[in-house]
Amino acid sequence: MCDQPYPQAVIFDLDGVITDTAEFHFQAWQQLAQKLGIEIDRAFNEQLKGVNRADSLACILRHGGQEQVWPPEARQQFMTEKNDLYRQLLANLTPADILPGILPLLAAVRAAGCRIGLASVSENAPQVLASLGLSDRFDFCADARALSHSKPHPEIFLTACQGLGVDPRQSIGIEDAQAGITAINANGMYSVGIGATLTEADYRLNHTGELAWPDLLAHWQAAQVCPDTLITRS
Ligand code: B16
Ligand code: MG
Repeated sequence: MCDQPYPQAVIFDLDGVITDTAEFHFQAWQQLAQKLGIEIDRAFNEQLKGVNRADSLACILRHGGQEQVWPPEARQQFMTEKNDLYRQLLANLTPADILPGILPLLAAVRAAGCRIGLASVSENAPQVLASLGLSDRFDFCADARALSHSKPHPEIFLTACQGLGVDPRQSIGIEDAQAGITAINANGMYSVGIGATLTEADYRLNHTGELAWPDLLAHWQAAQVCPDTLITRS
């Protein structure tokens, strides 16, 4: 029997995991879409979670049959309008908006000696973390502006692992978006999904209030292969 290992890092998504800004993104996109005569609802919005601004707009225009209608300058203007609406909604964000279970989890991960990272494709992530009073709780935050690909591409979680100096196969990623689960799994990380409809997460919970470090650690450890015996823990 080998010693129970610990993960090297836990890497968090932001929107929908640390705080419910996913709802603000939806409201801002819905307002813009309405202006263009396109109806979107919360079910449609699931596709936009974890998807960057330009790809989200493309998805909405495709949904409304307007994919070929707007030139790049108009698209840029739409993205600016959406971001202005989103930032207005962000103005009232405070530490009270941190989702249940997140502060105790951050404290427990830190106490366990694991590194803490952020993998958000939002260019507003630094402002959101500052408004929540969490900027100094992360050892490394991937820079959304420096990415070539949005989730479900693995790039952002790999970038976070590299920035933290950890092995993805020894790290946990926590996500509320199906695209994010795909990105985590593609790196060989252990995926934790927050949400009833997510598939293919190694460990899935309905909401962040169910996140508890002892449970998470036990599930992660159970999924590890003991190197000296090559027996999967149960
Ligand atoms: P911004 P995450 C993502 O953040 C959101 O889920 C997605 O809905 C949004 O379009 C994207 O950030 C870009 O955000 O417009 O602020 O740059 O879930 O990766 O934390
Ligand atoms: Mg998210």
